[in-house]
Amino acid sequence: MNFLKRQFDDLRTGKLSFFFTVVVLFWIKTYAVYLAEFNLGIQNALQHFLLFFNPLSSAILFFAIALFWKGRARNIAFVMINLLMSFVLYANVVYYRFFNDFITVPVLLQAKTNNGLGGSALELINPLDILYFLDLIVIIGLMIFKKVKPQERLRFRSVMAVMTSAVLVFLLNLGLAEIDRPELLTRSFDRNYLVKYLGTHNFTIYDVIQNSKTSAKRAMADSNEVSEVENYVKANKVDPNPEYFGKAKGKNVIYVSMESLQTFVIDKEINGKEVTPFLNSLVEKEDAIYFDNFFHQTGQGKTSDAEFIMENGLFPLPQGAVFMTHANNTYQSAPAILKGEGYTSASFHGNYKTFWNRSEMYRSFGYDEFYDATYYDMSNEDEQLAYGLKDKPFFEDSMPMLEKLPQPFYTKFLSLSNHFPFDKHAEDSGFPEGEFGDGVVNRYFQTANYMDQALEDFFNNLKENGLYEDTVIVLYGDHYGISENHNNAMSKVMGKEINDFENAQLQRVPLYIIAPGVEGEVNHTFGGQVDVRTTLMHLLGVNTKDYLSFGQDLLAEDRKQIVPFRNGDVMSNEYSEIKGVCYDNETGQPVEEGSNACEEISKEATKRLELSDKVVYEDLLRFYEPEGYKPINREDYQYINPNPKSTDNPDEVTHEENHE
Ligand code: GP9
Ligand code: MN
Repeated sequence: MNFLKRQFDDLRTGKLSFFFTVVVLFWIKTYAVYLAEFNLGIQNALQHFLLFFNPLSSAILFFAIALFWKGRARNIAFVMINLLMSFVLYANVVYYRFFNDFITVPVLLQAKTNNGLGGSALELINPLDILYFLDLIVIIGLMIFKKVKPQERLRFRSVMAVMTSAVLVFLLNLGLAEIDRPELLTRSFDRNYLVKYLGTHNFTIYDVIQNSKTSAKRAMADSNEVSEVENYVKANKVDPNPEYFGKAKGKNVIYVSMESLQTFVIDKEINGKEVTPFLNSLVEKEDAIYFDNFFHQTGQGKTSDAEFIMENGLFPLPQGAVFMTHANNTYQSAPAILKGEGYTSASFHGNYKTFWNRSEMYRSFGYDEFYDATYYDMSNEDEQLAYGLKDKPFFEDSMPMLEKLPQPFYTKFLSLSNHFPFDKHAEDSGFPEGEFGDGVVNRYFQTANYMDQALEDFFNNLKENGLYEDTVIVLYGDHYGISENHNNAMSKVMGKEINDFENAQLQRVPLYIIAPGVEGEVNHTFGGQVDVRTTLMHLLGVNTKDYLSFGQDLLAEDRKQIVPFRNGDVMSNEYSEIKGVCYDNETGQPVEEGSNACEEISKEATKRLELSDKVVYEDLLRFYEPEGYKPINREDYQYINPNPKSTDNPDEVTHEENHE
């Protein structure tokens, strides 16, 4: 308390008045810069207030450093600190003008190498930008014209009190931000969010902390660490099934991420109408190998986690999105592996490239092209969702771009229509809502039906332009869409109570593999997203024995049917361990007490997750080179659309609260 009292004394005696002038000027200036330069997609009054409020904490904190000095020295310190902070802000402005993104530590570290900005930086600077240094000019002016009273030394404790108040202001800021967006810091969806809620300078602090945590783990690792992983992975490889190996050699690949699609909708009828008639027909007509015991393994990174798992055969992280936190690691991803086989790779998505940090992660994966929302016409309101383009226009507009790709290609389409809160598709789908007393669940059938229609159109187009015959198509549900919050309605949908065991069963997502010359069937093996890469590679005739991945070919005969979930639960063909309880899958009941039925699968799952996390946290693949693999250099990849059809404006793609 003495702390504060002294601080107030200092205030009263005017010792801090110039400090406050400096802080307030910088605060207002920063807010003005936000309004003039950044499109942060402000949705409501609270967000706007936070945008206004967020420069304050870092301004107090940094300018308080000057308070350790007195007199002229303090003034010089104010000028230097202002210069530095204004420079950080202005650098972000210039960077944003080109990249529609904010500067991160890795970007700075790469600044020496070509990051695409190069010579064009000068063109991004405008003489009027001098206004962004106006506060600096004003404080220098005040000093020159002797408007600043001589400043006495402050007690050390008073300075600390000022700094503490900065922390309190920050905590208030964070608290308010968490009301609007829970788990802001751990989930970190998009840099836009962090800047919108916390401001550029707090974002920089956050980014520096994140990066030092990451690099500490990375720095401690050495090349010996990789051998533990290598030994485990190699000892657990199973032979590919000769019946399938190389069956689709040289064919194109199309992945479709079916947003939030869970297996329970397959073959489901609402008012006598099939929800997904097209997907159902793929099974009936034996066009596809359909896996009905296939599970998602995603964590907080949702869609991006699914992408990560499917393309690397690694698990995502227990916390946060690996796309956000480990985008600069070395990976040996599917696009890079297939580059060695002569493939061109591309990802298609009707949302902007900063979302889930894709434009950074894709560089590490070696994606040749990223067709994000700027490649699509985003001007039609009726075709827009909170996250981007509806599926029908998305697939339709993608086709000309797909057709232009050199073959063989490896591509991925990220759909969006069936995304929480599953709205805006009543007319488009013409499908009835469910009647389960829960709007989210009721509408889910509508959006799923619309996606099914979009997929059918997409397949028809592929057949018309002749690509279908030459392409392996993999359709997968990325993660659950209906969370545990809706268990009441889900028990009506499923006709049984949804307890922990049943909830784990609901983590099934559909997987279809359609490969020319491969006969369709329903395959009952228990598997997860981590197994898909190996399965696909084997179909393409690519040997995987040297790659460090935690998946096993879903078509292999003697695979172990163990599916670790990212939350630590584990599923197998016989038993499942859910929240520490071991269940017999057949009865859905816990096994007898004292039974060790789940011991082995649980140990095995933990081992896989631990080793995979080690690979990611310690960036171990940089020490490992699979035989015959040609490493890619992420510096060779950059995703800038020379002729954007739409601007990177998250005002259009509203980043409203769209997760539960
Ligand atoms: C956004 C889209 C949706 O680009 O991938 O992401 P999700 O919320 O499902 O992770
Ligand atoms: Mn998703």
